[in-house]
Amino acid sequence: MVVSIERSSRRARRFRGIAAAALLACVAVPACDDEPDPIDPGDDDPFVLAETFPLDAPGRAFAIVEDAPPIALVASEFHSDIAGISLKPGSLASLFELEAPKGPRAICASSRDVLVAGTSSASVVRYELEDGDLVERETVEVDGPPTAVACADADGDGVTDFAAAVGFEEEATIIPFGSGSLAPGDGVPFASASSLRFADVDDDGDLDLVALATAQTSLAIVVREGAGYGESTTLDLPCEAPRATAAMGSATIAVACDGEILLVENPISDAPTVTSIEAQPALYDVVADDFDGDGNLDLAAVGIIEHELEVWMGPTAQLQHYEYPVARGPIALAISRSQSNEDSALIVLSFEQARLSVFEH
Ligand SMILES: [Ca+2]
Ligand SMILES: [Ca+2]
Ligand SMILES: [Ca+2]
Repeated sequence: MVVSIERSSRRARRFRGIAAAALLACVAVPACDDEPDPIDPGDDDPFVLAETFPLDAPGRAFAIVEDAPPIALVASEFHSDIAGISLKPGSLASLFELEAPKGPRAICASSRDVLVAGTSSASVVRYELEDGDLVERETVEVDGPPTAVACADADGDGVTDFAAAVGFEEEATIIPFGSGSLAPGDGVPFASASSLRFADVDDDGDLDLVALATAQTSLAIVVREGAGYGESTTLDLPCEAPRATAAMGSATIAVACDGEILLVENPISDAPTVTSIEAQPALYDVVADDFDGDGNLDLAAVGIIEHELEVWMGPTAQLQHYEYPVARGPIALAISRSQSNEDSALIVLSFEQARLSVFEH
C-alpha cells in the first residue's frame, strides 16, 4: 500500500541545496580546527556546551549505552573500528577501541546490547557490554550490504530485539531478527534504507519498524503483529533529502529533511497528517524526547551546512527554538539521560572535525 500525504502547513525555507561533498571537503583544511565560538547561554537556554572530545578518526555513526557513566560508541567506517568513550561528566575519556566488521556504517544500542552493520563485509555483528568492554557475541552474514540497524525491546519482555536494512535498490529488504539473537525472520522488501528505527506507529504498545529511503523520499512502516511483522506500508514524503527519523511519542514520526523537520502523525492511517517545522538546511539527524522532564515532547536536529544543533522545546503547538554552533560536519545526534529524567544530555558527532560535543541540560 502506498499512501500520499498532504502537509498541514508550509513554511519558507531559508536555504536550499544539499552539499554531501561538503562533508568531506574540509578534512585537510587548517581552518577546520577552529572550535565553534563559545556559547553565552541566555537565562532561558535549555542546554549548554559542557565539553568536546577529539576522536582519533572521523566517526560515521554512534550510539549511547546507558551504563554508569554512559558510554558513546563511535563507528569509524574508514578505519573499521569502534571507539568506546566514557561520557562521565567533566572527564570524557577513551575506554577502548576495537576492530569492527568492515565498513561499519550503522550502530545501535539498547540496554547493554549493541548491533553493528558491517557494510563492506555484508555482515551484522551483535555485541554486549560486559564490565565496561564490548564483547562480540554473534555474527551473521546477510544477502547484501547492511545500511541501517535498529535495536529496542519491541515487545516489552526485557529482551532486546534487532533488525537490519540490507541491500540496495530492488534487492533491498528489512530483516527483523529473532528476540535476543540474530536468527533472521522473513525479509520485507523496501528500497535501500538509510535509517531504521523501532517506533510504536499504531499506538498499541509494541514497537513497529520504520525505515527511511533517502533517494526515494519515502518511509516504509512494518507493523508488529503478535510475535512477527505484517506487510509494509510505504509513504511518499513531501520534503527533500530526508536523512533520519525519530519516534515522537506514539503514532508520530519526526523526519529530518533539507530545511525542515516533518512531523508525520498517524502514519499508517488512511489520512496521515504532516506538519513542517522550519529548520537549517541539510539536516542529518533528529532526536525526539522529553528532554527536560516537563511532560512535553521536545526535538533536536543537526545540519551539515550551518553546523548547528537546533533544539525545539515543547509543547508542540508552541515550540521554543534554540540554536547552538557545533564542530564542523555534525552528522549524528543522540540523547543520554542516564543522570535523571530532568538532566538529559544531547551528544553530537561531528565528522569533519572528528569530535563529540556534549550539551548538558
Ligand atoms: Ca523483546
Ligand atoms: Ca505498535
Ligand atoms: Ca519537554
